[in-house]
Amino acid sequence: MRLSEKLSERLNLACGKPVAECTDREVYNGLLALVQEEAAERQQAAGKKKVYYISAEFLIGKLLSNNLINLGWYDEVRRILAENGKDLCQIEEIEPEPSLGNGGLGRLAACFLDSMASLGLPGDGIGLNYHLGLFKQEFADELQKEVPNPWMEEQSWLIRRENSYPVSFGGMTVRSRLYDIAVTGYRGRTNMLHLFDLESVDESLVTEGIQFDKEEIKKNLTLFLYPDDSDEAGRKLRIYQQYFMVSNGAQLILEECQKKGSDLHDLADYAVIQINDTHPSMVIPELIRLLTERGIDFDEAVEIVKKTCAYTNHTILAEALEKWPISYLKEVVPQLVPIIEVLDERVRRHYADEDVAIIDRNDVVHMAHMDIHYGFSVNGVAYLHTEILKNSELKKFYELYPEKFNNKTNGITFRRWLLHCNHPLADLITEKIGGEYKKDAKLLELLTACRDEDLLKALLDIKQQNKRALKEYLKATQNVDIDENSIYDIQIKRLHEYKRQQMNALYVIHKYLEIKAGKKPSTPITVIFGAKAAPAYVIAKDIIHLILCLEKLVNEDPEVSPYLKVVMVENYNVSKAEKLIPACDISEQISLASKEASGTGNMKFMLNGAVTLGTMDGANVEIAELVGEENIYIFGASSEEVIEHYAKGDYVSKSYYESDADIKAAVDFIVGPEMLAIGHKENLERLYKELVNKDWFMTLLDFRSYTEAREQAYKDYEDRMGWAKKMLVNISKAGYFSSDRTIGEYNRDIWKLN
Ligand code: 26V
Repeated sequence: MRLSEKLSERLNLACGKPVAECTDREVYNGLLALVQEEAAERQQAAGKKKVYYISAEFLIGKLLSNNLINLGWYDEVRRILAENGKDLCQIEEIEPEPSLGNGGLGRLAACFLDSMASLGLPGDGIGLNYHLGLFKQEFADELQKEVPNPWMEEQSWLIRRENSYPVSFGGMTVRSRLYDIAVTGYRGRTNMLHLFDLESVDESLVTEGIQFDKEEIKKNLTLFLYPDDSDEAGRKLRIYQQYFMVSNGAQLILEECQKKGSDLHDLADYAVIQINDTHPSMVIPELIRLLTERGIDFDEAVEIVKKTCAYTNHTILAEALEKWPISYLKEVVPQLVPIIEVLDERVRRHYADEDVAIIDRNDVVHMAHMDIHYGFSVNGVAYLHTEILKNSELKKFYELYPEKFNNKTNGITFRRWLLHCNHPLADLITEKIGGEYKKDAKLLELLTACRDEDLLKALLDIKQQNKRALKEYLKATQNVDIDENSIYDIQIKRLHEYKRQQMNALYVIHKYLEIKAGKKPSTPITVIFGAKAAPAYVIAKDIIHLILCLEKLVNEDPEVSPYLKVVMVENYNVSKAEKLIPACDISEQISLASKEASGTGNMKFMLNGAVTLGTMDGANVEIAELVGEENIYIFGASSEEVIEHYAKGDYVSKSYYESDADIKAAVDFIVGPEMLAIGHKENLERLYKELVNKDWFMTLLDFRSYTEAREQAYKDYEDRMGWAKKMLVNISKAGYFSSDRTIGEYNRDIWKLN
């Protein structure tokens, strides 16, 4: 039977009636069942050794289309549905998005799962099954409002398993329940994402917005993905969550390895545990505890763990490096405290320097320090990031263990971020160079050999088509009108001062003032933002307020809006990214140099033919090197300059404010009459003062060079064929940023599976 007939038949069967008679919901459920069945059939036994990627976040996004692509079914299914009067795109809309992550770190974990399965590597994810994902963002009164974001449905990708483990906390023991999500590889194997849950979780604990009773652990343990940890009860709940995750994970790992024949002494031959940032770091003392409980002596248990665990660092921001007061650990996980104390004593015996201790003088436990001493590998996530770790942030550790440090520049899965989100571009590339690039991304470089006019025109056409689609989507979802012939200039990422959405907003003000003064841009500009702010992050919310006020002011001004529009996309998430990225002309990657560990949005934009406007930060450095200076717009202070400013404490934002009339005009505008007529004085004044008096992330320092680079990009955009060449270079050089390459390197240097 041909695939199409087989699929057609099975789809009818799964839906319980002929497809043509089903509702979209019924078709969605039918496809879901079908995919699950096929994924299960494609499961193969793992080899001896398996990687366990432990992460508090897996921002997997919707799964239907990706699974169809990875199984090689997408085109057939789309055709069969069309023959029955159904539209697959419409059916995709039915699926709720599991938002089980905050941003880049969680999305990276999801891309890595896809690549492990696609490369045929036995590698499972271990995490938590949050009932409510990252809050849903709504705008009201030009402010962000947070509302609960449920995603689980009766029929879903979650497969309920029989595995259940006891997990003890100070004063109580709970039993877990395991749910799995199958991870289908592209022409590869099926791996598993293991998500642990507690059956007693009670969603009715949620009160106002996303407030909930933080004390009742049995009822709230896996209720929420953490958007912040601004109060003590919240921080403790986070420790409960982390321990629940790692204890379950460790028990599952030991069980699986023993089943495969491990006597636990040889655990490192069966398992490698990749610790994704410090959220899972307690797996180190927990594994030691479990091994000793199973009869292995303490010293040997430590040695086994040292051979099994590897740590990835995702940030150098001091405030984001986890440190727990030992008093919290004594309350929540008392059984780990004596182990952590011994680990600390052993470090102190060898190294007198207080800065490398695990438990500091104030009785605070530095989770990253434990990972570095007791893991066998420490990696950063982009070349520059790893260099900064080695030469400044973690210098003392690098001196102790140079052999542990390595770089693994991040990547993205091309299945989701090209094949799924940009079908026309994927098809064009296939037409030009064949389809092998889908498995071997470096082959995209072959495109450089086909620089003919037809290809360039086709690239421009596809961009136009995607821009039109985005225009229609924004009209339908947010009722905003944008001009498809304008330049789409996009910044989408979590709201954080270091990412400097405020600098982009200041540019909007600057442009608004220019247009008011009669200086009109020759091509209209649409500035698009998408960002969620942590609920307790006051200044970040003020920046959202500023952008929403600007949106109103600019778009409603008939003198300005033909030339400039501002759109703040509500509830930015993976599904929205999939619509925004293919339509982008200019990708804003404007973090303060040295602060963005890598960035991965930058790679997604590049792959989809956007040109980067960015600082020499994170993976932008590697993008710049690959595409060459004519195909990227770089501006701003270098990481060395920035690090020096911090060391000397000599950056004074007020001097930039006072000496540059454009900067002063833009900053003053925040609290000027036009803005105060729309927004709230309190929010706008706080932001104004922050910029003039503090500006910790040096917005004003880079504003002038940012403006110049942006103007240059807009000017170059006018030469359409010249711009198309830049697009082509960006696409053809994006192969390096495939997460298949990243995972290949993790395997080669760290995991060493088969
Ligand atoms: C967390 C927090 C928590 C509270 C205070 C402020 C703050 C600032 C940053 C973070 C980020 C924690 C780790 C993280 O998500 N890192 C991101 O990891 C991505 C994947 O490696 C990388 O591309 C991003 O550059 C990096 O920010």
